[in-house]
Amino acid sequence: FSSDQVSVIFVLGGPGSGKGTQCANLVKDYGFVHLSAGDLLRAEQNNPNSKYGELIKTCIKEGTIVPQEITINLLQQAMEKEVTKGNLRFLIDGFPRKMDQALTFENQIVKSSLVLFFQCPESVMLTRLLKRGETSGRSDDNVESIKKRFKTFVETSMPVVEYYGKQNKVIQVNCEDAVDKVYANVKFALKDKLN
Ligand code: UP5
Ligand code: MG
Repeated sequence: FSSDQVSVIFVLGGPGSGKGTQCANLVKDYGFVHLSAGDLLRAEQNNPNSKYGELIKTCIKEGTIVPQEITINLLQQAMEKEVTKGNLRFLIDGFPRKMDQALTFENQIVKSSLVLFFQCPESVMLTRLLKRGETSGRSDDNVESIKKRFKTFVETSMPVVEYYGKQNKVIQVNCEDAVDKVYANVKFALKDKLN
């Protein structure tokens, strides 16, 4: 895609920081297309025709990163489908979470315009995820997997945020507060960029 045509905002933040929740708000008000890499991987995991089902399942449970080719392919397909329909503004949630993904995506698919980064203490994220785990059915919403997800986030995903920080592309939003308050902060942070 050409970045004149297609715009991409990466939405990053720790597990349970509220990426999905706030993306849903932005979709409602601003008509972005929201693509969650995690959701695409979970759908692929449940696709009986996929040869990656087992691999994805293991990575998600262990909180490790699925090989980039798989995730980028799923994102590209989903984007192509939307672009055909004339939808050109994307929020890509939970991706890139490893440096190789960031570099490949921007070289091969399209450059991101900015990064929305949700800052949240682990204790808050842990409480949210355990609560969600009571009903979510997600295989990684349990203490053991959550701890692994936190570790991967700090060691593997934060370097991506720092990389974009050096390019002055990161807009950081604190998301400890209630959903509505966080959303107000998101809108404020993005105010010159939304229309
Ligand atoms: N909640 C949200 N905001 C709240 C607020 N302000 N106050 C109180 N509660 C709030 O929110 C989580 C929970 O908190 C919900 O119950 C919500 O109601 C509540 P959500 O909006 O879902 O947060 P989010 O940041 O989206 O959390 P999620 O669990 O989806 O984050 P992860 O980054 O861990 O999960 P993701 O689906 O992106 O990835 C899962 C796995 O897929 C990864 O661990 C990895 O194994 C794999 N993956 C890859 O390998 N590669 C990728 O590129 C992407 C994923
Ligand atoms: Mg999510």
